[in-house]
Amino acid sequence: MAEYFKEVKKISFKGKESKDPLAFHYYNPEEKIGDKTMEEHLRFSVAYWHTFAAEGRDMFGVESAARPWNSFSDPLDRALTRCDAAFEFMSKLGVKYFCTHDRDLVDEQETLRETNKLLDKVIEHVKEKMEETGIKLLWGTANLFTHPRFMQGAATSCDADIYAYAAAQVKKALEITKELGGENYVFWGGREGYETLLNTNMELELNNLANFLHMAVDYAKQIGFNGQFLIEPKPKEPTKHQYDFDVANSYAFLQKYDLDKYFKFNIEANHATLAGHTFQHELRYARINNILGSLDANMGDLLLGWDTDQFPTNVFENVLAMYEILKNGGIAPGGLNFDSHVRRPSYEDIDLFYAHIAGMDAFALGLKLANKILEDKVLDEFVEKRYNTFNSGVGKKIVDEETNFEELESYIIDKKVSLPKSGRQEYLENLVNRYIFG
Ligand code: XLS
Ligand code: CA
Ligand code: CA
Repeated sequence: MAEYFKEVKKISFKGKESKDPLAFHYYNPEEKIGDKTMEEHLRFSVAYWHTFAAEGRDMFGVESAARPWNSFSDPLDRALTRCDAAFEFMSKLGVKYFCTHDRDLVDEQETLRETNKLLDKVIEHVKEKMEETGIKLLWGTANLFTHPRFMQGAATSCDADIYAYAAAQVKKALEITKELGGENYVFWGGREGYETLLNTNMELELNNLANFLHMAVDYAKQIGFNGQFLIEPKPKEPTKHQYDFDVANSYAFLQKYDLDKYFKFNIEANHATLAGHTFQHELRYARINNILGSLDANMGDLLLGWDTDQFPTNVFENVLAMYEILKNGGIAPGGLNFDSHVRRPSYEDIDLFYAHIAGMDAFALGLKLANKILEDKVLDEFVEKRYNTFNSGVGKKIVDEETNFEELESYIIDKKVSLPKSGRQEYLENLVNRYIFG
């Protein structure tokens, strides 16, 4: 069997003094942080599409990175070599999970039946590799956005045949995810949205989408797939307006259609910023509603208005993300999937290692610092004090729902009201920075 990354041995932890770029400086899988090891906390996953299928194509240019494992013209050969390269890469990197779309594993064939047949062959090979390496499937999903048939949506298409095709594709993707022991299944609404309301029956599309998700829930039950179902919101791109805009909006949709008990959320940093939120905002909103399921760990570029899916190297942001995860009591059965790709000029295969190491180290440091901040209770204590007028007197009555407008009016009407306490934002930002500075 070919070896694709000959110059790379197993990436090991060498500590922050090491100058070796093919080593971890902060990610030490066995190191205990609180009651879990780093590996257990972080549950890193590699994205099959970005790292093994994509080859650096963008809107203006063709593929810039010809991956040797994708070079066979026969679709089965290509799928198998891609799989071999993927498991070699993940083993050497020491990542225990991957995520995949159905169409990352094999390219689409003439008919759905032929594609499914090819998938069955490749799945056998994937299963063998999983057993051999101990690498597991964090989540599976269906690609309902690349083929032109999905140009106007899949479960929100204007065409019933397209809807049926999408349903059949998700049916198969659920079967595969079950077969591979996937721990979650993700619905990212690829083109579930619209370009213009002039041609759109929004009500029908949303009803159809809800029915689609109900059918998926029913089918999962039928085949005994017990993995967690996740919605991945994104406000725009590829469509002008996507229905699953952000966590709050998608949660309202799930509640309206009685779907909320079946779904949690897969939250992507770059999608949060496209929605005008921080990553932490989306994680917080999900956490306090008990719907935080998994993370797509990446970052965007605030100077660009689109989804750049960069490796998450911003430690400040990672500290805040890990703070939410720790407060959530962990992320399992979800994980941290690097839905990130190397920049187009980073076209050599070795760049895939540098990129993942960068993201893993930056998140490992984020974990360590967030844990320290929590242990020291510095933010908790500040927030606790900020709201302390709700601990007694009229504040307590408000919280306990034991008051009303008339009582509040008579309480305040003659009182000289002072300003609320300072928000101290800069003080707090410096406090977090001081943990980073060490
Ligand atoms: C695209 C999405 C996609 C999902 C999986 O922006 O992030 O990659 O994570 O379909
Ligand atoms: Ca994603
Ligand atoms: Ca993305």
